[in-house]
Amino acid sequence: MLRIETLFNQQLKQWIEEVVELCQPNRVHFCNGSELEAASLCKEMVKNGTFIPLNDEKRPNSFLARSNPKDVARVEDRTFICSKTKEEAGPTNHWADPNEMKETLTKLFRGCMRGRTLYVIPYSMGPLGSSISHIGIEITDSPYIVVNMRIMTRMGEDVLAILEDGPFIKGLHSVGSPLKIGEKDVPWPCRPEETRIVHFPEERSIWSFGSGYGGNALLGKKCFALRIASRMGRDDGWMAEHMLILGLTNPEGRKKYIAAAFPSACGKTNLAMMQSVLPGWSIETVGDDIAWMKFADNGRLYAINPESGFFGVAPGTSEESNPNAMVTCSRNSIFTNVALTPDQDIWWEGMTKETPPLLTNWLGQKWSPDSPNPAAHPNSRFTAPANQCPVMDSNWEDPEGVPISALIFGGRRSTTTPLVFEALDWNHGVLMGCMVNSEKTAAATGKVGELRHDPFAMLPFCGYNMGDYFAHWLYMGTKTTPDKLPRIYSVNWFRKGEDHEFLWPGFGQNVRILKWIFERIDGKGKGEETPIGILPSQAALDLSGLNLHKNAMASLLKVSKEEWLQEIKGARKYFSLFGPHLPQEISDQCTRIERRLQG
Ligand code: TSX
Ligand code: MN
Repeated sequence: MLRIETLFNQQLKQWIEEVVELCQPNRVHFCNGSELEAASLCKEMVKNGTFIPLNDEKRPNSFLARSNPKDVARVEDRTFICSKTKEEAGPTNHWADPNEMKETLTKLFRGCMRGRTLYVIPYSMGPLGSSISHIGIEITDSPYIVVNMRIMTRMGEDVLAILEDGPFIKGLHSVGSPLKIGEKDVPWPCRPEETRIVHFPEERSIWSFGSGYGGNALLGKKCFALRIASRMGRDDGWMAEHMLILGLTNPEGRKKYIAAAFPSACGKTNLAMMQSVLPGWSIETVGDDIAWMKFADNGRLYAINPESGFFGVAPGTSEESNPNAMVTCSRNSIFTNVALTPDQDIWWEGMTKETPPLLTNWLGQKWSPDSPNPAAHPNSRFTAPANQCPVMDSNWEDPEGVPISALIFGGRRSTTTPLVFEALDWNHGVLMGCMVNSEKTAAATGKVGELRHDPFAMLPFCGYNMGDYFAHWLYMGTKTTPDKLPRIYSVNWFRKGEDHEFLWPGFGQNVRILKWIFERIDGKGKGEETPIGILPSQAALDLSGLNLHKNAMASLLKVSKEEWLQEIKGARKYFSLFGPHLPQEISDQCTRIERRLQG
């Protein structure tokens, strides 16, 4: 095994020494990323009760973990952007003074790994050696995080070889639960009362304390690939976005790549892996959550998926909604907070029409359908390797990335927003991204149906002032010629009719919308200019074999002057939050739409 004395990267060596001194772990383990290493960690976790091995015949090499019930999701109110000034973090982030926060964290981390093993995880976000990729090192005391990071990132020895003496993003993570001598560990150690997820964008480092769950602890994902990387992108002229990436192939075999941003609970993973209902048209997956995008020398925007796995929401995933995700997590997968069947397989709400008998819920208790609570936690997850997805794109690991022809913004809107429309130009498209909002689905915070603004679906993930981020989007549009910029679209699968039923069947039928977008980019698809953008004429959408209700299409494509004046008014009110950081161009774009609506 690699030892600290033999480390080539002096900065890394020094940092590990500092952390060991501070956290006082019993052992240090350098992760090599091998299968053997993962197997041995899984075995240890089974022994400790962290992992329940699943039925090897039904779900080979897969495990169930049950978290502490107080540690089940990202904690936005305990997530901080510690830039030098509060203004740099902006009005949508929690800010704390970096020096004061370091002091607080240093106290929390002192001795926090006693009795535990410190794992050093070298990982690459993006294909090894790609000029768009970046390397991170996560130090953690959670073996659960090690085996999840092994799925979600390219992790191991090869990364150190590539790193040489180069720069890396520091991520320090602890579950914050030291063990006394002889003390027995619990299955899911954590410190919910003291949890803090802290970003230092200027020094490009992350400190995460107290949580072992998902985006709080898998530091390569939301913390690095979105919050820190968005700041790196602004400084260095690229983009880190909360977007899926898919390839769409037409019957002639020509392929175009599309990236799309949606707030949570809009089915991003389902769209990324969607099965087309139109003969000859197919969809391939590049990524389901994050896109890093850069202009290449040819003037076009290229994207990589910095991840190598899916950390997908389990409930609602089924043979009907996402058959490819079901195959992806059929083996070599980790399930967190789902239900367990008597034959040691997993289940969640929406997986099957019939609920299997004798389930054990995510809390480890006997459960029946009469129970008032779901068997799987609503935020339960599968962690599954991307290369197991049957429809991964042949270019998904291309170090150059894939050329992006269209960007899509979406949200969950029962009114106002048409099924699809196209921006008039880049800046208008940027306004569409700024205006992304979505109706709340879970009653956890606020009223169901209440609108939440979520610009570019980046509200919880932008590592700097969101107003400056809008300006960065406008600036990116000046880096190439207009003909080479991706076209920008808005979609809404969730519009409802007067009967409060969804008007659009969604899922695989969405390919009809993607087909129109493909044809528009090709210069063929017919569109009609409206005050809010270009809508497909009904004849331009391929609705063959689709039995929509009478008038459904007209309702789906309706643009109401009154509703849209209200919509712009709401957007302006929201934008006022950004004060002088709101680019003038964004208010000007609002003015233009208002004039067109009134004109
Ligand atoms: O993921 C979804 N997509 C995208 C699919 C590629 N969902 C699920 C959202 C929660 C994660 C959708 N839900 C979509 C959709 O396009 N559309 C809807 C709304 C809807 C739900 C059920 C039906 C229709 C629409 N059922 C029937 O029409 C029978
Ligand atoms: Mn996401």
